[in-house]
Formats: sequence, C-alpha cells, structure tokens
Amino acid sequence: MSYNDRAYALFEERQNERGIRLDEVKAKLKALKVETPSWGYGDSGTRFKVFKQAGVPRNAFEKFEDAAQVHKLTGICPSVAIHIPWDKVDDYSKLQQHAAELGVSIGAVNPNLFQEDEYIFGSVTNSDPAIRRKATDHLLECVDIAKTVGSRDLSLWFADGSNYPGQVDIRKRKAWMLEALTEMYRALDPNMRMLIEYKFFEPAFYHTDLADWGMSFNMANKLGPQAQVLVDTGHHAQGTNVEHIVAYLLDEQKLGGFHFNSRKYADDDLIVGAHNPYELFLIFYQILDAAADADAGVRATADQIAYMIDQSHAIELKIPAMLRSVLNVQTQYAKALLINFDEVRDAQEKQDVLAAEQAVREAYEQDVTPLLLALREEMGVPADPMKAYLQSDYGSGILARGKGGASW
Ligand code: LRH
Ligand code: MN
Ligand code: MN
Repeated sequence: MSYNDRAYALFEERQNERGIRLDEVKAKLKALKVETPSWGYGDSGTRFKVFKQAGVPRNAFEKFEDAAQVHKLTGICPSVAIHIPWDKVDDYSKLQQHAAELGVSIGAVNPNLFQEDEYIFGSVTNSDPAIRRKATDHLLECVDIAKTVGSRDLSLWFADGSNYPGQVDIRKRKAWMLEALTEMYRALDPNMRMLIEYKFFEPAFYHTDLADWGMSFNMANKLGPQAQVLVDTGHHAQGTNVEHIVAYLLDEQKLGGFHFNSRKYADDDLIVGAHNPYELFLIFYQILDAAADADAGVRATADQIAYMIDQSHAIELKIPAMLRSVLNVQTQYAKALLINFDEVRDAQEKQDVLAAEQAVREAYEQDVTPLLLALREEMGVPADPMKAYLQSDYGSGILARGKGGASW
C-alpha cells in the first residue's frame, strides 16, 4: 500500500468513528462547482495603480482560455462570469462557442455601471433622468446577453453613492434604484435570476445606495422570487458576522450567490481563504445546515447557490492565484462536510456550549489532504493542481501575449 493509500485508510477509519460517511462526502465534493471571474485573469491593481503583467489575456476569448486551465486542473470550475463592457465582444454566441470548445461555459453576466465618466454622480440613481435611462438600458442589454448565451444569473453591483452630507437625496435614489431594478426584473425569462450585491463603502465614502445585505434583501423582496442577494465576503465592515447573514438569508430563501475573496481591511479582493479560512468554513457550515432543513424551499435555496470567486490582485500571477482560491474553497467545503450535525444539534439541545463549539471546530481541525487526493484521483484531475500548473508549459506559453493585456 502506498503512503497515500495508507493515509486515506486511516482517514476513513477516523471519519467512520466520528460518524461521517466518506462516500456521501465525496459525492458532495464532486458536485461542488465554483465559477471564476473573467476579470480575475486580467491586469488589476489598487486605486493607486494598475500593474501590467506579461501574459495576461488581451481579450475575453483569451480570458476563457486561462479559465479553462483552472477547470482542467481542478475539475470544479466549469463556468466563467463575464463583466460587460470589460468583456464586450461583437458576437456573444461566438464567445459562447469558444467557451464550449474549451470545455467551459459563460456563467453570470455582470453589468458594469462604474466605468464611464457620465456615472461620476451615479448610474441608476443619478438625478439626471437621461443618465438613469442609459444605465437601465445597459441592464436590459445584459439581460439580452444572458439570454443569448444561456446564462441563468445576472450579478448586480452598483457603485452608486455619495461623499458628503446633503450631496444627494438618499430617499429619491432609493426609489430610482427600485425603478431600474423593476424594469430589469420584468425583462427576465422565468428561469433567470437577479443577484443583488451590496458593499458598505467604496467608491462612495459617505453613503452607498445598496450598502448592506438588508438593503439588497429589501430590493429583492420588492422585486419577487427571481431576485436574491449576493454576498461578497469582502463587502462588510470589520467584525461583521458574515455566516450569520448567510444563515438569515438562507432561511428567508433569498441567498442567491457568493463572491468569495479574502480581506483584511476593506474590499481587498485577495485570494479566497488566505486570511480567514475559518470564516469560509463557517459559511459552509451554515449552508450545509440549511441544505438539510425541514423546509423544502430552504433546502432548494441552499442547493441553487451560485458559488463565484471575485478575487483579483496584482502582486501574484493570475492563474495560480485563481487556482489557490478555488482549492481553498474546496478544502473548507471538505472540512465542513465532516461536521457531525447530530452531535452539534444534540449539544445545542442540551445547551452544552463547549460541546457544540467543539463539534463544529473538530471538523475544521481535520486534515483533509488524504480525502482531496483520493477525490482528485477519482475525478481524473491532478493530485496537486497547483504543482501541475507550475510544471506545465501553459504559464510560459502565454508570455507570448506580451504585456498590456486587458485590465479594469
Ligand atoms: C465591487 C465588486 C463587484 C464588481 C467586482 C469587479 O467591489 O465586488 O462584484 O462586479 O467587484
Ligand atoms: Mn463582488
Ligand atoms: Mn468587491
């Protein structure tokens, strides 16, 4: 028996003793799908500078080529989110066909209402009706693109806000936001969803029209069942209990998706799980708990969550950074699958605080390496996707693209 086989046998023995069935765990791990963002492959930076890397994609087609590498090596990233107009192409069915040839597909469509000079004082909440019209038309254009390429989800984030007290009429802007979203909602096909993101600040520093989950939740409720909330893990104030928000939205059947990234101070867009792996694990704990809820609607909500990465930084290579993010998501999900929920519930019923906390933490403390190695072998992907990438020629091959590729 090889070292890995022995390690897996021991791991299995241990998990069986803990009451965990590894065949179920592996089936769930195989079903996990994580969407990567097209913009995570292009040049990025800070608000001080965009840094140019050699080899980054020059257009949307090349972004899909890089994303396809991440899928090939991990087996769990079959779709790629696009951002319009960053990924504007003449013919979206050509992009869709290109994606299919690479073994991936177009995922969530993200309208972009924060790039043009006209939007300096806002887009859908601008006090100028002509600018609001233009912004809403862009939302409708994105609904059309999603229909053309067969995407179910539109992810919506608005930079709209203000910097000074008195600068804007906050309540009027709330009405304009709802007006634009309502027009967009009416354009959806019945299978489509609007995922409404929020962020507490940046680029606006005094007030932001959709600043927190409650504001997105309120909009989604007013719109109807096809509108849900998107939780970007980097969009909360310090110390916010993100897993509580997740549990709350799941219970309301209003959690539509995630943008995963890690952060230390603000919307840092760093590699997922780099700073806060326990938070990520606790998010999955809440999702798995809801996935076994007595209410079928809550179970279905948990099942249909769109897991997306929204990570892009400048000081690391793009494809390895994305691989690290994806692998960190997979690792924390694997750990959460090792929670013995009966034990947790039993301790909760007895109000045994220490036992309940122990039952959750114990799963986090398991080393899931043998499990992930066995899983990858069964899935036919490299045991160590990062190593496989670094040993492949892909990274050197793309250098021929030169510097000065696509950026935001
Ligand atoms: C805003 C955000 C939003 C955008 C992306 C590029 O901070 O998280 O999701 O679409 O970054
Ligand atoms: Mn985001
Ligand atoms: Mn963000």
